[in-house]
Amino acid sequence: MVRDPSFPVARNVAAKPLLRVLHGEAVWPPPIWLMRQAGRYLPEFRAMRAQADFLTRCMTPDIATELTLQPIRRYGMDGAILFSDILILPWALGQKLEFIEGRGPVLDPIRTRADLDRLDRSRVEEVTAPVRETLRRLTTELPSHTTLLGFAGSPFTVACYMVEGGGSRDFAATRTMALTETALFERLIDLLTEQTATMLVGQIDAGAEAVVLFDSWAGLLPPSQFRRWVIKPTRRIVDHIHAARPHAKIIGFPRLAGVMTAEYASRTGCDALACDTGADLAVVAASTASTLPLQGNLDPVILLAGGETLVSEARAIRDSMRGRPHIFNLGHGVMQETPPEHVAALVKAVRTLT
Ligand code: 1CP
Repeated sequence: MVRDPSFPVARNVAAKPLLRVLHGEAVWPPPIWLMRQAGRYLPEFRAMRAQADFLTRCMTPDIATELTLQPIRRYGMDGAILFSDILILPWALGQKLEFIEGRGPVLDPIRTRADLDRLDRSRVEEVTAPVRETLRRLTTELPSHTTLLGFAGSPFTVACYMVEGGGSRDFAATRTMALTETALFERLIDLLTEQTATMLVGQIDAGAEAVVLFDSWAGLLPPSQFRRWVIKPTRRIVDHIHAARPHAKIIGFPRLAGVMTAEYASRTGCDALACDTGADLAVVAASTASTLPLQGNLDPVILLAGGETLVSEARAIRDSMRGRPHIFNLGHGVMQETPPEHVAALVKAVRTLT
């Protein structure tokens, strides 16, 4: 029998509400964690920023462990997401990457076969070793009820940044490459698919109990392109992880997928579906298998605004999902201007049964 290195960690399911939901149980009240729960809205995060630039923070286990733990200490979240970034993979492949204050990530764009051939898959494992060290440390630092989450960007979303050379509203250069230089784009997607699957198995072996696949820009694609560049590579990653590490769970986040959401859920085989702000959870619940755990989807602006609306909207989402495996979260990341007290109020609202 092949030994599954993730097994000792997976045995802790009973003590971990988030992991129980990922195993199909409708836990009440639902577990909660937030996308971008570690970030600039936290004063203790801002205090660490002076110490090192963003990439150094991701790649230094002492710092990345501390940044992952900050929101756990403050709010007792049910999920701790590794402090890292989806762009660590292109950087590990040798693409030049800088995070510029006020502008976000800037990369040397990949536009030609020569640009693509310069990427070097042989260095990824060694370069990303500190990320796995961070996860190993977190397994001993986290409270016993907290689920440790690894993550990666999905191939399409990571390709968007690699081809465009940074953020964009429409990623037109990337989507043009997919249409006019399809063989080149496919080569890039294949490389990312293979590397993402391997990297996530590495994160699981280092202690991640579940992994999130962030497809932040999936919703830019029309249906035929969505099937080719989102569903197909995601299915390959999910199949690879399920075959290699049957205990690990995968949460897929096809942001802005709209009417393609149900097809994404059924065809990728992911273990849970994260819903964005615009999704109507009742509609998603009705159009997916009743056993599929759903995650989401409070508007980050409602969290920013706070007050009574925050409490009532959070409880409306929570209560509407009662009886279904559900993980409470936002529909996208915590906004920088969010007062930390609002996050405390949200956690309390979700956990208090009236
Ligand atoms: O120092 C800083 O404040 C830099 C801001 C920052 C942070 C805190 C960036 C730059 N990345 C991160 C961490 C991060 N990124 C995490 C771990 C922390 C946590 O969630 O608590 C995760 C899961 C991500 C994932 C990520 N990075 C996504 C997918 C999710 C999403 O938000 O849609 C994406 C698209 C990125 C790219 C990225 N990294 C950073 C920025 C500013 C961006 C977005 C660029 C753009 O606007 O397109």
